[in-house]
Amino acid sequence: MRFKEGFAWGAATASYQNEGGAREDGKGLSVWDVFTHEKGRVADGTNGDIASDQYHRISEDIRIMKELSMNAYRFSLSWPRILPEGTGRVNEKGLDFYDRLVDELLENEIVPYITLFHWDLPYELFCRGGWMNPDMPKWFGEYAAVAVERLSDRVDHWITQNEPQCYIGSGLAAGIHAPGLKMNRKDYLLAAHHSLLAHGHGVQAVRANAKKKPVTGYAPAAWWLWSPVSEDPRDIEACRKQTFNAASDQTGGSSWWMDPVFLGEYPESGVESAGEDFPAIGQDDMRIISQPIDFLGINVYQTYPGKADEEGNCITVAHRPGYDKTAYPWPVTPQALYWGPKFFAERYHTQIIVTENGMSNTDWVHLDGKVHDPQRIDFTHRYLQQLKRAAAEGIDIGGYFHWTLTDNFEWATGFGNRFGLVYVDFETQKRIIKDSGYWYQKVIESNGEII
Ligand code: GCO
Repeated sequence: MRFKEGFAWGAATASYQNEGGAREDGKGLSVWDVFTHEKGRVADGTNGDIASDQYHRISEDIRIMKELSMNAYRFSLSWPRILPEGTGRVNEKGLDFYDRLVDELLENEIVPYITLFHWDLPYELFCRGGWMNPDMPKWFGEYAAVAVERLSDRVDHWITQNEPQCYIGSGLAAGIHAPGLKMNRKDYLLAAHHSLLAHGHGVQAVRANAKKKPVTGYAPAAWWLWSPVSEDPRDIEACRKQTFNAASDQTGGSSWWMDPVFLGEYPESGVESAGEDFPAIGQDDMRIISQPIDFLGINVYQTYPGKADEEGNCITVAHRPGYDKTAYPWPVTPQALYWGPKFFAERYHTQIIVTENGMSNTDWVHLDGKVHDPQRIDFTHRYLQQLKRAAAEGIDIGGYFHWTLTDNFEWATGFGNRFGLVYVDFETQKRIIKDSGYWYQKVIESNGEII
């Protein structure tokens, strides 16, 4: 069995993690440009000023994608590279960079999938209140309009946001991501609501300015996911319920971020537990947030194993001693790529695209000058087998983007986590395609048949 004709096979990256050029050609600062220069914020004391330098290496990276037979590439735009102050003045050189990137992708028959926002909020907007400011949705819509106006004669796939659970939850509640704040729940739930509204304004801006019929999506994290330890219907139902239970952690949860977009309302369990911290909802808010989009992008790395107790409630099952884990270390749980698509597709009745999946590995250059990464090959093989099971059951899976193309800047852990299909020597920026890259090429060429 193969995946469907036209299946998107590619890799995903993010502007702050890959581009570098942090202060080049008129780019404004993002909250990550500031945060990573604050002592103690990044584990290895590094930053994304250069990252994997894609700003200067578009042709080289696209040559690699072409060699690996990728037919799609998911990347994000740096908002402050386009609008240095976040609103108003447009930086033409910033748009020129994305023009070149898109043109070269298309010349190589690689379809661009653009993420409008992957966490690098313009610092100027942060100084104006950031996600707490009720004008953020409007500002996001204006930014989206500038990007779509310039690129949509060639780009038709638009993803509004990547993982609000991170830029709100980790950035404004836990304080471990930029801008490094620890707000109280009332404040960060208001910020979260503005973020959802911004998604809606972004979809409106794409629709209003697209020069080609747009395909719109949204890519929240899918880590709030329980997978049954057996195929017993009671275990399955308990895990499904827990996956959509927002009672214990609104901003980390799946349903808090997906129900408003696909069902037009916040999950009851979350609203109840939020109590007085639940934000005031404007009359038109849920209509704006829940405009129809074409796919749900899910970033899936792992899942919690679960089973039903006597009352049918989900209990999380501990991983076995010495369980398989990546270098992050995250548990290796391939079943996430079956149960995640299954549960999300059944609840939201929309196409699923795996917008991220991959693993951190202790990759290095071997004596033969190559980078042998059998763990990543086996990891990806297992996860794709599970995805294939979901597709075989009729779940509409539109594509798979491996996280990530080249080793890059992994947020608060710096360069310590190598996720790439391509190794990067960060002192020389030399690229070496890892064994997993060549393996992935064969998977793509068979459209998944060899999985
Ligand atoms: C995320 C982000 C990526 C990460 C990747 C590895 O999912 O957290 O979208 O930017 O780098 O997932 O953590």
